[in-house]
Amino acid sequence: MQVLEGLKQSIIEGDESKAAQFADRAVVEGIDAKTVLDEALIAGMNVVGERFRSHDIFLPEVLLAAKAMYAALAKIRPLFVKGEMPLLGRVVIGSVQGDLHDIGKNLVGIMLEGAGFEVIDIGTDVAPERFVDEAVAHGAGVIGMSALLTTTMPGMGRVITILKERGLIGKIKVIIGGAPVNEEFCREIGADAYCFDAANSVATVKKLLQIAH
Ligand code: B1M
Repeated sequence: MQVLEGLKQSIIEGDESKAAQFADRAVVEGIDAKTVLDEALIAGMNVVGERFRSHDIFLPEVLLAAKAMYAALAKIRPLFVKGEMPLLGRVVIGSVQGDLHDIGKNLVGIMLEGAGFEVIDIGTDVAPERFVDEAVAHGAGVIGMSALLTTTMPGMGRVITILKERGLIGKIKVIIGGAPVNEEFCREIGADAYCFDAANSVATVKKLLQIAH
C-alpha cells in the first residue's frame, strides 16, 4: 500500500511534515489503525533501530525519526481513542528511572486508552517509589513499566520490592515491556506479565484484571 510505504519512509528519513501528511492520508483512506502502527510506524522505527545499531546513522537522525513518528502518531491517535467507552480500569505507565525512551510506552498507552482503560502516563525517568505512589494515588489496578536499556531494567525489580514492602503485591498487578525485557526476566523479578508489544499489553491487562474480551 503506497500510503503505508510513504509513511514508513518518511519516518526512516526523519521527515516530520511528510510523516504527518502521509498519516493524514492513511486516516482519510480509512486504513485500520493497527495496520498503520505495525506496517508503517513500528516498521519504520525498526529500520531506524537497525541502522543505528550498525552505525549507518547516529543519534540526531534517530531523534528526527522519533519526531516524525510522533507527528504521525498524533494524527492516527483518534483512530485508537474513539468516543465515550465504559471505563475498564486504571493503568499507571512510565519508563523506568534513567530511561528516556518513550515511543513504545506511548504506543502501549494509546492502545490501552483505545481499549477503554484510563491511562495515567507518568512519563520517563520515573523513580521506583513514584510508580507505586502514583498507582496508589489514582487507585490503579495495574502498573506498566517500559525499559529500553539493559542498564535501566533493574529499576523494574525495585518497584516489585516496594510493592512487597507495602503489602501491595498481587493487589496492584505489574506488566513490563521493552526491547531488552523478556519472559525470563519477568519471572526473575516477580512481575505479573511480560508484554512483547502494545496490542499484547491490552490483552494481558484484560486478563490480569479478569475482564472478558
Ligand atoms: Co536509544 N537505544 N539510546 N534512543 N534507541 C536503543 C534502545 C538501542 C537498542 C540502540 C542500539 O544500540 N542498537 C540502545 C540500547 C542498548 C542496550 O541497552 N542494550 C540505545 C542506546 C544505547 C541509547 C543511548 C544510551 C545512546 C547514547 O546516548 N549514546 C541513549 C539513552 C538515553 C536514555 O534513555 N537515558 C539513547 C537515546 C535515544 C533517543 C533519545 C535518540 C531515542 C529515543 C526517543 C524517544 O523515545 N522519545 C532513541 C531511540 C529511538 C532508540 C531506538 C533506535 C528505537 C526505540 C524505539 O522507539 N523503538 C532503539 C533501537 C531499537 O529498539 N531497535 C534504541 C520503536 C518502539 C515502538 O519499540 O520501544 O521496543 P519499543 O516498544 C515496543 C515493545 O518493546 C513493547 O511495545 C512497543 C510497541 O510494540 N513495549 C512495551 C515497550 N514498552 C512497553 C511497556 C509495556 C508493554 C510493552 O508495558 C508497560
